Amino acid sequence: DLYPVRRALLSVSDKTGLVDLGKALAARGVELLSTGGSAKTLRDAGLEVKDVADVTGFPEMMDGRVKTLHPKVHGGLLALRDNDDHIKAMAEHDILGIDLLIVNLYPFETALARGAEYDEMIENIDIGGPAMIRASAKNHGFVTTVVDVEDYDALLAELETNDGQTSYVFRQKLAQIAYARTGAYDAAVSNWMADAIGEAAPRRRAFAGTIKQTLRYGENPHQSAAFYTDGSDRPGVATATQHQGKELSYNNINDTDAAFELVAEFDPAETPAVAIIKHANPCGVAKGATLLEAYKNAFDCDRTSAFGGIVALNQPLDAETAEAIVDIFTEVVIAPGASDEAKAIFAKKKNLRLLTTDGLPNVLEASHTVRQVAGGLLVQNKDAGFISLDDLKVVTKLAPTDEQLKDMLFAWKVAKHVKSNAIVYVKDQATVGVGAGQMSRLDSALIAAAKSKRMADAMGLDQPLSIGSAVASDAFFPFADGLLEAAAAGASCVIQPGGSMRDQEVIDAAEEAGLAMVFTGMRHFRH
Ligand code: 93A
Repeated sequence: DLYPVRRALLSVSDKTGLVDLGKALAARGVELLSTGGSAKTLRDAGLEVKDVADVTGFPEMMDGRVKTLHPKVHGGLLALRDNDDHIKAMAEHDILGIDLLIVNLYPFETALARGAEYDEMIENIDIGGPAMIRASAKNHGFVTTVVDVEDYDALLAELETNDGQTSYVFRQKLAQIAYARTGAYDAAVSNWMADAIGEAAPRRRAFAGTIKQTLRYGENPHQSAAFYTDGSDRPGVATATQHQGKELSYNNINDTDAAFELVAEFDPAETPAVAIIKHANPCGVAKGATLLEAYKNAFDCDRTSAFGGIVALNQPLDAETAEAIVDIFTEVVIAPGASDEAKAIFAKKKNLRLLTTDGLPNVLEASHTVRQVAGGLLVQNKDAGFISLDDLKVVTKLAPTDEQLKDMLFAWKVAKHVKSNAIVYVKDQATVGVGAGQMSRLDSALIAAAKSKRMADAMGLDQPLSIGSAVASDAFFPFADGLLEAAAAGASCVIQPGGSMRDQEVIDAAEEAGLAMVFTGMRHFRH
């Protein structure tokens, strides 16, 4: 299954390592064919190169749109070397076999990241490159395909080991990588177009990413993992700049995403806001007159859990907030920017990771989420559900005050980002108890209240912070019990979707407990 490499076609946008590779191949007696810019680079380095235009008999034309799209090229890549008909066709049409293809594509993803205009993006869609890669990879029984500069060394090592030949296993492995590349490339093109025309339907989207980083391990050390980007330039953990600290882990990335998406719910033009996340759930979220105040209030919700947490800010990190954050062990901080003083303060904590972005994620933007199940992918529109004051329906005789309405809406926004069943107590624009991920709503209410009480004890307060709070439930109360628990914890008003068969029973219970209650008509399950 060894096959000799006698002729190679090199056509690369990224010229890194090209000359060294060309030299090494030439030294093995490999004939080099190449396209315009690549040929020039090789020739300038003193190598003997044949132009593809001389092979095809056609010049490169139409601004390079047509250079390798020709039977002399594709026949040379696709011909089965052990098939008499194919061999006959090669002889008849003067087609020479190409045994090695070195291609890297027009830098579409780089142009995307740069925010290039539509026309420039169009010109960055490579046609001839993917066509050759797909042809050559299909014919991996004979042809070797290299699409990544990082694989040049492995190729040369393979040729060295096998005396100028490559093994079937090696070619097969590279073919698989080649299709991953063309698949991801077309997915990036399609997703860019989908964004350009506002196509949000999940079934119209392509799913493939470009590898950003190989991770040390996955959720646990015995799981291997990698981080892929989908090519979008949205502000978020995938496009953030890391200024310091260890490499992000799988769990860090997941938690940082949860933190940043949550804090982005709060308009930075209105007030500073801070979210502290553990295990993808918030252990404290607050607004404040300053970032520092917001951080302190978020921290006070659950000081115990905040240890080793992920902190997200909706405004650039300033020095005084940085000082407060370094007081306790924190894994990651993400913010839309950071002052030089803040960076200097963080620099003393070597392991603390600081990520900055150009802005906040747009929580209302139509996009999608993907989750894998055995044998398939579950795709849905991202939860961009948004409730404003006008959407609320007061269902109790007691109407909420303006202050209560503000806290209820705050609690509702947080509840959207808490794993179901979610119960969130909020007082004065800060969470004071979060119950997450329980299989019963009643348990979530109990846990949130218990945490609130524990924090009050730890802080030496004479009553739990949940007294007089607003409580949000991400889905309706199926029974009155969860609501009664919230009342027992001291909540004074409730925001929930409504829509239960037993709504009346729940409304009656609220009336009896002296609570004001509003329905949103929308739920925020998050599983
Ligand atoms: O515009 S293309 O899609 N038309 C082609 O026929 C073609 N053949 C190779 N682009 C084409 N290529 C791409 O040109 C390669 O994928 C590579 O990225 C680039 C190398 O061009 P040069 O050698 O002129 O720098």
